[in-house]
Amino acid sequence: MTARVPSVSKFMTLERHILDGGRLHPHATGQFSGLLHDLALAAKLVWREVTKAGLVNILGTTDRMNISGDVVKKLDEFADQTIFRMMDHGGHLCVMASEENEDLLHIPEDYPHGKYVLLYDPLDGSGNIDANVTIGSIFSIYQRASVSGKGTMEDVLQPGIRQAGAGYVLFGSSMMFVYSTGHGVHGFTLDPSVGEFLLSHENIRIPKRGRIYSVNEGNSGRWSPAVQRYMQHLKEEDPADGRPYSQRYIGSLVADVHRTLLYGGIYCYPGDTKNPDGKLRLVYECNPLAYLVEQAGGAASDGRVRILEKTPLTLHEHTPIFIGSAEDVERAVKFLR
Ligand code: FBP
Repeated sequence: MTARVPSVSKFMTLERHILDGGRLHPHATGQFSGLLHDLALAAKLVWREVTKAGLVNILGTTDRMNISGDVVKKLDEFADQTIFRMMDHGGHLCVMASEENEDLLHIPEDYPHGKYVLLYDPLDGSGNIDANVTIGSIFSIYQRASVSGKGTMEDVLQPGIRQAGAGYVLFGSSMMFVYSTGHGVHGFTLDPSVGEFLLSHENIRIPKRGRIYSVNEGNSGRWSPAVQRYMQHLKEEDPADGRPYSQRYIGSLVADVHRTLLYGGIYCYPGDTKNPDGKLRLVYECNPLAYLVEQAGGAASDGRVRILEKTPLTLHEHTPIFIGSAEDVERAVKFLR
């Protein structure tokens, strides 16, 4: 299956696209554009280390474990600190939170507080880092809910529907920056020769229905009968209904969702007897990707409710997720209800 991959239609840099986006909001203060600009620069700094991985001592693990019990990889830690240090002094943010840190990440006292909140997964797909498989970073942006000064839990535990923007960075055969601020989903590819992100995927629209499903089948023995019935349904012979589907699973959420956005189909990380709420984090992974996929015309559910309508109760809570083409998610939910 080949996606409709537009070539660089016009030399639109990410910088210019962000500024044009800002002009859509007459009362904009420039904080949002500044925030996105700094995020793009942080991504380039992480990319520089990712491309050197294997040559310098950045592969392998630290002796630290994150709150989800994952051993923190060196590149994870580097990405986490680079994004924090890049974002803490621009005056755009009142607070941050990262998948790699148990608590809120406050803006250092000597820097100004802004009106935005940043949540990020510094390096998604960390299990694939040492195998040189595509990994990425995921980010989610909100306007603050609290009034002023230091940000609070109230600012970070907002339902995904309130996001002001979201995106991901893909560290693959090329580096991409894919984001939305509520005006469609746009993808930019880094041209290393000029160090600029150039618009390569304008206004991405996910196909209404796909022919690919993406799930870790290794967990199938722990799935509920309803999930097993749904996955079996996708594998049954019914050419008139476009089945059986093909199976693809990279094991890096950001890469599996990027493919799903371009080719259509569905990515699933169901709950199971070992992890009733699945493995993926609501605020760092599922909310931003659900925002993007919905902006591209798709859907995202936990099997019962729309991901974006869930109100997070804790920073690191997990949720089952079924995300992708609208008709595919609708069918999955029908099987699960
Ligand atoms: P992190 O790498 O950010 O911890 O994310 C979790 C993740 O690696 C996803 O990228 C991926 O989709 C999933 O876990 C793979 O899990 P599993 O190995 O259980 O299929």
